Amino acid sequence: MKRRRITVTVLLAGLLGGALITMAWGADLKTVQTQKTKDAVLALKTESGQLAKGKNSIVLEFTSPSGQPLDAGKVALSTSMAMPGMAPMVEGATLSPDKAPGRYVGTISFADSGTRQVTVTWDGPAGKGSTRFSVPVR
Ligand SMILES: [Cu+2]
Repeated sequence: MKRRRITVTVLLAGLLGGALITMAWGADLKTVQTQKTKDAVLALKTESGQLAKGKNSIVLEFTSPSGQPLDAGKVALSTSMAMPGMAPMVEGATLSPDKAPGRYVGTISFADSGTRQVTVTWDGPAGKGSTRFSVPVR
């Protein structure tokens, strides 16, 4: 009986884990910010459409100006926040390519709320680029 209970527990944990992963990435993501450059359109997305203090799962999507997914190659995202009387607060994200072309996923943690200056850089087959924009962290 003990073995069966363990089996059921493991099975339930597996199902729950699978459901959570599906919820995290299968759910419709909401756009936090879109940013256009000469060569690319970037869309920063989260499940809530916002960034918040603490850990955030983020998706960054690149499309060409004509709307096709754009392989941006190596992508980095860093943020900076001006803090009165001290050095700017710098927080970055590690982004890795998702299965879908032009889609990058990662996490970023913010120690507090407030507006961040975001810098995204990329280096891929379509060329190098960078852009800056600001977003609120709630
Ligand atoms: Cu700060």
